Amino acid sequence: MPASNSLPARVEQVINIKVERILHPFSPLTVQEITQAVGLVKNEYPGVELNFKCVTLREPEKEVMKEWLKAEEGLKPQIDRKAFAVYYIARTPDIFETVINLGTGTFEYKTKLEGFHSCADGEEVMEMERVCLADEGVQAEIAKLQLPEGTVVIADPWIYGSDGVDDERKQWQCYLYSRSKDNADGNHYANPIPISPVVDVATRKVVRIDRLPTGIDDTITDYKPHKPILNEYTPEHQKLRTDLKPLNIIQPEGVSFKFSNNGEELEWQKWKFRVGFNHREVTHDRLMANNLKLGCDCLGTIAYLSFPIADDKGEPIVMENCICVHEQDAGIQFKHMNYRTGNSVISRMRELVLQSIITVANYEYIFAFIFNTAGELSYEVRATGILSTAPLDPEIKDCPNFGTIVHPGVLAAHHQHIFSLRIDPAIDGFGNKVIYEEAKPMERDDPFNPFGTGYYITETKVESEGGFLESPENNRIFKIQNPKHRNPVNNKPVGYKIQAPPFQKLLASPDSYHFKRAEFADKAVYVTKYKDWELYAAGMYTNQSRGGHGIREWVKRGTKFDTEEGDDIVVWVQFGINHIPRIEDFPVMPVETLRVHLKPVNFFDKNPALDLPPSTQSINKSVLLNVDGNNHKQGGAEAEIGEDGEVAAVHSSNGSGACC
Ligand SMILES: [Cu+2]
Repeated sequence: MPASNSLPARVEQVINIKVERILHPFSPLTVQEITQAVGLVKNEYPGVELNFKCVTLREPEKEVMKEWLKAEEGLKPQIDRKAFAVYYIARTPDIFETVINLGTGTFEYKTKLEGFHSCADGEEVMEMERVCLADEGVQAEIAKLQLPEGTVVIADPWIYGSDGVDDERKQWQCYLYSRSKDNADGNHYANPIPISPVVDVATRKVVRIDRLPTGIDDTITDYKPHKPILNEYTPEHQKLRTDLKPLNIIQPEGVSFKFSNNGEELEWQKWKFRVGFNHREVTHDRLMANNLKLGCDCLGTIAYLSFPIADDKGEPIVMENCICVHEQDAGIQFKHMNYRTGNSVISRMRELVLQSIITVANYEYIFAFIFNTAGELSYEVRATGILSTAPLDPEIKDCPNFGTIVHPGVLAAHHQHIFSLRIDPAIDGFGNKVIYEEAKPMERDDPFNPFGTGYYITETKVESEGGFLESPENNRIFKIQNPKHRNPVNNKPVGYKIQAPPFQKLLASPDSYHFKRAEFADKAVYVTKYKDWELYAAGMYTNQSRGGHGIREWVKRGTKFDTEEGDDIVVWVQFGINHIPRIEDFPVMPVETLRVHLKPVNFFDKNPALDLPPSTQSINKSVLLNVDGNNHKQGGAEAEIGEDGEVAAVHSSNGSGACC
């Protein structure tokens, strides 16, 4: 039965909490476990309302996990399940972090945090919008704009964080926009308003109303009556093209992937892995994981996964269809035509995609783990959605050097999107190292370089924790290797290389809070010694901290690595785009795609895709469309060797058809 017709078993069991099941130590918390953890926390605060920010699995220590993995089935040691929770005393700035042992029902620790705020949740965002727009001062400012009757004003709250300027308290900055009352899906980003109220989360009060400059400098000018000009992205507002024919992806025998172990484990084309999901995919800042739908977000035969998380009251809710799993054709995997015979060998690449989509107010990020038939693993980020916009005086016709005019009176500021990918490798087993390889020209006077075309490779070991830049002029390639396991054919250590798009580091000044918090954003690659629960490059609280809790801080330890035996290393790969908006990015942005590839290097003993069945009509069902169907061959000459190794004959043949 195609996977899309039956949810993996685990999902049904999550919804039906009565079903007993054996959990893997990495299984996300179940509905029951979330309820138990929240109950234990609430017992500590009788009569006090709590606001939960996350209740998630506390993964076991790595050493414990290694023992568990080594042990035979049936002899595996018991590992207590644990929950990590962050919560506030409701409507106060008092934030706590705790780890609860669900096996013993006891707290491993419970700490009141200082100098941190927590991520937002949907409830908090909506409350900030309400507080902002209900404020009399904000309403008085809006009235000065003399917006036409029937206009609706909308507030987009942006998490503000502790920036060290008198704001120990958690605050939100709201950006205001307008749309017509008649169109709930109207693109309000086409009509930004120069008023920006700041809301205190604990007191639920507007503490300040900023006026935004609308020129090309920081001068604040008088309000002008505001006449919105529409720029919609929804299909009913477009004259849709009519010449696009249907394109159906049909998988007549179903999918090539298989779920096992309650749907948490996936097998596909020699890959086998576990799938998890947690609050970081859902509610960090204003992140909202989308409920994905057939026929919209993916093509072909799709399986959807759903996982439970806790809401702001600590109640378990199931995030329905938050991950979709599907296969896709990815063009040619390999091809060769023997030009002498005209015979071709060709196989098509297949990819397995695990995709989730989050909406961050105006923006969408589409995240995907992509596995392929040649042993490669990629992480893909697609940025789309709507640019965050600011008002600009309509008489300004030329773009300033910090933003792009995307609509009359609308500026989209230049900005950077920087991502950090954490890789905790065990390539051909535990004990890995990182090296980087560079290609350099040979000395011109080297007798081995008579024509001046020679170049050679150098290899530099990463000997201790640190951050590293790219060096495109030397083709610097970072590789993760297992120094104890060598390729039987070429004696090179087995490994995977990291292939990432060119990376421009964060442009914000090192003394800015942007820089201090984005601890990953100044180096293309960081390497740290593994430490339990060092999971997030900018620390657990990201932009809600004052910095100093992420990788830039961790590498100051300078731990030396054992590069002979391999060590327990973690590799952090940074990638991103400097987004200088184009007018074509508005009113909704065509996807900007970034992919980080992990490719085997001397890991297999030949092309691992060689056993892919050739691409034939029985698999891909191509249909001929008005083309010349001749095979082309070029012909050529060959020398045939005789009995005694002598050249016995030279044959030549003519080609046929035109060569392209
Ligand atoms: Cu952008």
